[in-house]
Amino acid sequence: MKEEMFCEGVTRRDFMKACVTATAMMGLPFAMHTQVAEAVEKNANPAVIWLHFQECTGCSESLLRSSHPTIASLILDMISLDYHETLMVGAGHQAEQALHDSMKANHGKYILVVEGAIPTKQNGIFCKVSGKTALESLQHAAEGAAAIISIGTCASYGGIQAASPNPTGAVGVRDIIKDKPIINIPGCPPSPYNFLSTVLYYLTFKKLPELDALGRPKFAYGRRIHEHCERRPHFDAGRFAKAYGDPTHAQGYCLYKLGCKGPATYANCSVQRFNDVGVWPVSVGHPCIGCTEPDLLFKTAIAEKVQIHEPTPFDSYAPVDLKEKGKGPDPLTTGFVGLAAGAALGAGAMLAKKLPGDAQEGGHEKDE
Ligand code: FSX
Ligand code: SF4
Ligand code: F3S
Repeated sequence: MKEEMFCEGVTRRDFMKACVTATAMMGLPFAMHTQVAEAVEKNANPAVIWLHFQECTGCSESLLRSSHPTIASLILDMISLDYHETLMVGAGHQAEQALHDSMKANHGKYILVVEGAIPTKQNGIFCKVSGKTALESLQHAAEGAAAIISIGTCASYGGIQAASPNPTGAVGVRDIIKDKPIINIPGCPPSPYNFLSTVLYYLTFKKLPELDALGRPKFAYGRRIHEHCERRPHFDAGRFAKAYGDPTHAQGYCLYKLGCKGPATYANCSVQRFNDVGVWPVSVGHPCIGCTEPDLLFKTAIAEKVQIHEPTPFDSYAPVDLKEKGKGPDPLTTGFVGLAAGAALGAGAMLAKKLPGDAQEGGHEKDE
């Protein structure tokens, strides 16, 4: 391992820990973490050009200002960050020169990271850096890139800039560049681990990981957060928080009725979590707003409920939405199905599991 990797407070132990975490996230066998570490050793310092367009810089901020500096240090030590408007010391012509030099010296080999959406209306005049529109800068930098990483939902799908009525015609990188491998790491902002794992995968295997239809690495965005949410037992049991600050909310009940988009959101937040202290939006009481999903973020209201497409496991509780919708069983009527199935199977014990005081404290009998 190169000694210079272990300056700035990153120990070998930190490095190996990150490799183990990233290897697990990529769905690779545990033993492969040594191969990942070796790949970093051999292939470290690929040139990276990082462009900022329409965004809040939260993607860079979340990477750099995390409570623990290891991930940012690791990423910055693993790559040669030749151009990044927020981080670089140089400015003006000096910065432009660095960009030009790196693009020339590493033509065909550098990784282009794009943060932010690209405005397209009126020839893209709404975002200009150094006299060039975002559209021009992207097209120019993409030409010599080996691969492009769109970091954040803005660069992936347009994000908040593309919210209706999308006055600047903001779009994501994939809407403009069609002839380069592009990987989307959505999230507003995304998990730094998803970015780190993608870079490690690329360094290890010299190719992009398998992507889903929306261009996201399947290892990080292959499952819905609802599948691993700690509030899921409450969802299955029909116990829903009814209002912020309400006892049902304080008791950690499921946030579906407050608009949680977890059942329709593909991401690993409920597993990987954030800030090295194990928190994520739902764990601290806020519904998931679907920030990795182009059709949810800024397209649906926070309180709006998503459609549940799959029935939950059988459960002995009554359906929560049956009366509300005034119609027959829908996917949330699993309590109804479960009750029948439970009775048929003689599963009376399940009924006895009902927590004392549920009806008073927001169990769904009270919900109806
Ligand atoms: Fe977008 Fe990144 Fe949201 Fe902000 O810059 S994904 S607005 S958190 O940070 O691009
Ligand atoms: Fe968790 Fe949201 Fe699913 Fe409820 S709806 S179980 S809070 S992800
Ligand atoms: Fe985003 Fe939902 Fe995760 S809002 S951060 S995908 S919990």
